[in-house]
Amino acid sequence: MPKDDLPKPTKNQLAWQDMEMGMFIHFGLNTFNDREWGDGTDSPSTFNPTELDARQWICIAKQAGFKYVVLTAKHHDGFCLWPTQTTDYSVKSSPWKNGKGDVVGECAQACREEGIGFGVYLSPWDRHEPTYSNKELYDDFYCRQLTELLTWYGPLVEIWFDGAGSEGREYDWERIMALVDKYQPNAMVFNMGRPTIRWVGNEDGVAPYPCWNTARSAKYSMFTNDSVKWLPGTPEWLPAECDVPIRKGQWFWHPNSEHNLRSLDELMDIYYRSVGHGATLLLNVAPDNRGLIPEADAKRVLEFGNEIRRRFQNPIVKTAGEGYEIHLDIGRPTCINHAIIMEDIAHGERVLKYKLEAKQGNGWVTIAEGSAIGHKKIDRFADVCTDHVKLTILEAVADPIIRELSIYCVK
Ligand code: FUL
Repeated sequence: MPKDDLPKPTKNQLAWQDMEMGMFIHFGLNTFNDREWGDGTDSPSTFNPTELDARQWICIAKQAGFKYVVLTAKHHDGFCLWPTQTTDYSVKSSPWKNGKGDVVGECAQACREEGIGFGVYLSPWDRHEPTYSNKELYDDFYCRQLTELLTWYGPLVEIWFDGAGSEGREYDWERIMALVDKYQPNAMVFNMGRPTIRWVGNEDGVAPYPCWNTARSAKYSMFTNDSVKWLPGTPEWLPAECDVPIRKGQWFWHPNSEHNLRSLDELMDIYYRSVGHGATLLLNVAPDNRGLIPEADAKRVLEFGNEIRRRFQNPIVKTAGEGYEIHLDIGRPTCINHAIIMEDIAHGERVLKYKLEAKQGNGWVTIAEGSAIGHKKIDRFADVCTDHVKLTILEAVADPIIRELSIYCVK
């Protein structure tokens, strides 16, 4: 098969996939009203963080190894975290900084300063805006909001179009996408319109295995089994993003809910089943009503980052290569229990089936088997002592190009 027939990522998709981990930040009126889904009637006067510090959020994200952030500029309640000209239902009408504050701006600036990618979530479903019931008027309104975000806040790495609440509703996606193409052509587009990344289909932060990088459909939201309708021209290469809140079932901060904080073990399991399945992880960490990430959440996120580094920063040995058999000579008998394999996906996803073997005496024992490799596959297996590991590609659509094969001993 001619290699060039394979779907391939764009440069932007490649760069995005290499980031592997993003931090989702849900913050807004809900934070102050103990809600997950505001109905658009909460008063902006309740929005009054006493110590908001976007640099705290971004420094935590950076220290923990997250490479980008997606902030809820507007959630379903319609309240805007930036001083929009499109509605009064925004930070402008809040007591915070006497209505002169801009959360989106502060967050964007902190990301720029720290070298973290910045993205925005702009809910299409808007429970406050009176024109919502009028398709044409609301499309205008939404496009004006999006234009502000696309043009006021520097380069965006991602635009998150959430399907929730919009089941059955049609928006003017051609027009919305024309704005993205015009103002932020490098941004990833999440799941709607003419997306460049897709939703993995659950809010558990996990990808199925295999989770191929090509897809012709994805789920619309948690509230329907329908597939989202994409515009013509949607690429076939459409890597998956796995979103999940660090406090179970809670995207926004709520008082007295620390017991919902996921344990380090749970986070590591999520990591293995998202990044370890070749997808990208978007972990939500919500600032509280002070405007700060709570100490317990911050501690857990940093533990998570440290644990990933502890396990995977220093491979015992690594290699790369082309072809159907890749050898990893360890040099001396060594205990191993993890392997990371990466394809060079710039050339497409080529491997369909592989096995990993360890030399034992004069023979080989299989330590892991799989189908997809894609951007990354992490295999865990029982301790084995060996001086040589072999990766065999059993099936491929074109000659395999392995960007990395590395092994680890995690205790
Ligand atoms: C869902 C929303 O309804 C939740 O509130 C949250 O924003 C999550 C990331 O997406 O569809």
